[in-house]
Amino acid sequence: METIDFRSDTLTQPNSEMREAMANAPVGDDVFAEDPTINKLQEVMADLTGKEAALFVSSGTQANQIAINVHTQPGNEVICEANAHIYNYEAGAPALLSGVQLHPIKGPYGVLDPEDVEAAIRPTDHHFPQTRLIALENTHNRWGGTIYPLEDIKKIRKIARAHKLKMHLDGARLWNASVATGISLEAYAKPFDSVSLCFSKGLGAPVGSVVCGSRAFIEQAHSYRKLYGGGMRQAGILAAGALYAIEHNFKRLAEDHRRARILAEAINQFPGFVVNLKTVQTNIVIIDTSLCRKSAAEIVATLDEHGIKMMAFAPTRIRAVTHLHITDEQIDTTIDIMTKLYSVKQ
Ligand code: TLP
Repeated sequence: METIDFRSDTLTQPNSEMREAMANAPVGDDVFAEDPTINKLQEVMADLTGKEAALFVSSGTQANQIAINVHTQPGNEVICEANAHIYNYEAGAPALLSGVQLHPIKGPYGVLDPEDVEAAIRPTDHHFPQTRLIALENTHNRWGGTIYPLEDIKKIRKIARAHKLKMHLDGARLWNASVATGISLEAYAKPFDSVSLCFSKGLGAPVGSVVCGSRAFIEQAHSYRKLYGGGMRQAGILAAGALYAIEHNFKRLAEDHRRARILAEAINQFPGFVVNLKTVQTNIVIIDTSLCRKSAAEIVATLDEHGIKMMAFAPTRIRAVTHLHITDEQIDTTIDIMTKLYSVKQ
């Protein structure tokens, strides 16, 4: 039986050309900044995001946590959206690694109301933690791959500037936002002091992320990468996969978005299955199963028996992500199987 795996866009396997590019990459000791392939990738990324410099790191989590540490002092507060990855899925790292607390604010579709942001900034008073950083996410994973509108980002930038706060963007899937809207990575990154992007999600590289910012920011980021055990020596082998991914797999993300839409619209027809189609803006489909008699975990287990893998994201929420390995035929097969299983009320 064929397996169709929608659990994440992190699951992709490098193809033979990517493996060949990796095998042939010139390498050096990157802790000494002497790996030519990593240096090239960092230049490409600084250029693409319009920042002075970039640093290759092992993961999106490491990129975000390095940025938080550079921008803050222990005891500071970081404003983020309540469903943000840094708040929900980074193992409490901001508290442990940077000694900061997060101040989560609810924002529909992952988009914060500028007034709520302003209200959350702490007054200068010795009782309060000092607000230091605003961290946004684009696209927003837990909200279903939603795109953060640039105009809203600019409004928050204004507030940040007025209060002398730094801005960080978790742009693990900024590639998707850029392809979906036609807005460049650079334009999206401009309002931020730092931005992280992942190569190992929709782009399909096996390992690696990057954090971009000013030269001074990256100098400090370099120290934290070492401190976190992230100095990887001849990691140009990995950077070569990332360079291949940017060249070959960036623009094709539109196909993933198209397939996610088809899947979402079909699933939304099944009784008890609700997909808020407004959230299906890129490659993530969140299925609300609260009207089904079965839990998300039970539905995921049944789908698994039929060769379809999805993720129970919450007791009544399932996530399906389209990516490099999901074909039009697989979307059709998935819809056929789900139609047989779920076109009558559960
Ligand atoms: N997201 C993973 C899981 O952790 C949920 C996934 O399968 O989607 N920022 C965002 C917005 C992310 O979605 C992720 C990974 C990260 C950061 C962390 O990246 P890694 O896994 O490389 O540390």
